[in-house]
Amino acid sequence: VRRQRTFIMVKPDGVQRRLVGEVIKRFETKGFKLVALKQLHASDQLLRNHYAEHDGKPFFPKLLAYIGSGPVVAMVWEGANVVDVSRKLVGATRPSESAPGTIRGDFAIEVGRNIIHGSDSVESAQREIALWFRPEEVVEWNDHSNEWIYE
Ligand code: YYY
Ligand code: MG
Repeated sequence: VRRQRTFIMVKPDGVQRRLVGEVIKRFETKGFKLVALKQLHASDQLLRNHYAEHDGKPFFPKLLAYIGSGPVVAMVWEGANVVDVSRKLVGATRPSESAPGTIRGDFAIEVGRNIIHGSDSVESAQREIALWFRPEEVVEWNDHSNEWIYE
C-alpha cells in the first residue's frame, strides 16, 4: 500500500544538534513523500497522550521531561510499508543496539537521547497522526517521481 503513512518526530536533542535536515534527507532520498511538517514545543498533555503506553514505567517522568524540554519537529511521511521501513531507518530503541547506518546508530549513544520517534505499527501511526496534526495540515500532492520510485 503506497498510501501508508507514519508519524516521525525529531526530538528536542535532534533539533538542538541540527539533525533535522539529516533526518529529512534520509526519508526523502529513500523515496518517501513528506505530507506534513511542523515545529512545536509540545504540551505535557500532548506528550502524556502520545506516550500513554509507557505511563507508569520507571522512565516515564524522565521521558516526558526530555521530549518536553524544547521544540520538536513533527512529520508525516507516506509510502509503501513506510511504518516498518521507517523503524528500520530509525534503528533500535537503544542506540547501543542500533545498527550503523540507522539514524540512532549513526547519531546517538543513550536511550534517553535517541534523537527521533517513529510509529511502531499502522494503528499507532493513525493514532499519532491524528494526535499531532489536524486533517487539513496533512497535504496531498502529486509525486512526479512516482514512476521512478515504484515499478
Ligand atoms: O518506539 P521507540 O522509541 O523505539 O521505543 P519505546 O519502547 O516505545 O520507548 C519510547 C521512548 O522512551 C524511547 O524512544 C526512549 C524512552 N525510553 C527510555 O528512556 N528508557 C527506556 N528504558 C525505554 C525507553
Ligand atoms: Mg515506541
